[in-house]
Amino acid sequence: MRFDVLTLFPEMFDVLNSSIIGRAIQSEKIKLNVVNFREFSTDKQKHVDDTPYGGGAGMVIKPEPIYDAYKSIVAKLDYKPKVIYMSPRGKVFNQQMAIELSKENHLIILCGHYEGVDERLIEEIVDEEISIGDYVLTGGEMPAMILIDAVSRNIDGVLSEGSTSEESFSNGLLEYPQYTRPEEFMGRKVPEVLLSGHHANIEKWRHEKALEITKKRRPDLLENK
Ligand code: 4GS
Repeated sequence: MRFDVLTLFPEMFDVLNSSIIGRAIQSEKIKLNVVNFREFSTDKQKHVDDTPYGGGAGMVIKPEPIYDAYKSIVAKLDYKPKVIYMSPRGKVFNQQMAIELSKENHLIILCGHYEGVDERLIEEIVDEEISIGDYVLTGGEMPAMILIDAVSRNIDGVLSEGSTSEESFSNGLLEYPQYTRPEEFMGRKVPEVLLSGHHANIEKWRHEKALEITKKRRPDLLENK
């Protein structure tokens, strides 16, 4: 799968070269191309923003540099990739959306920073607006990285076999508690059933715990079940 990111802060995406996503890039399970759309500004000082029509505080990102950066990507293609704009007014991101997006072959992700983007650019190129949650950040870069991470781990070969099948949300529940050695830590013992080797009982215990934790912390997840 290929991701192109349109941003004014391409260096922020260097963190994706670590750990699991870094390995997925190395092994070419995913391709990440980060484009600084400032390079597509045609004015001498490379400005990409201007004051808002109608007045008010802050600046608005001009449509043309983003459009030209977008065109530089899609001009070489014989298909149209899905374009996502990270924004608090988008649909709130969840695991279901991450799984659906992992079936795409190419995504272009637009990040705003400080300020908004001219609405006409959004109308012209954006297919979907996505929010990572109901809070305001300084830029769309971290939301884009969260989306790339959550989508990528559902792509075949990015994680080891089976590791997404039992985790939080895969069955609509939060994760059951996990334990490793030692058998006793600060007077707290590992639950007996986990040492029993009885796989059916272990599975039953884990399911009960997952249900109990979900009921207590996120009853909203159980509503449509
Ligand atoms: C989000 C969010 C966000 C909004 C970007 C103010 C800078 C900022 N983007 N999910 N302008 N929450 N964006 O807060 O996606």
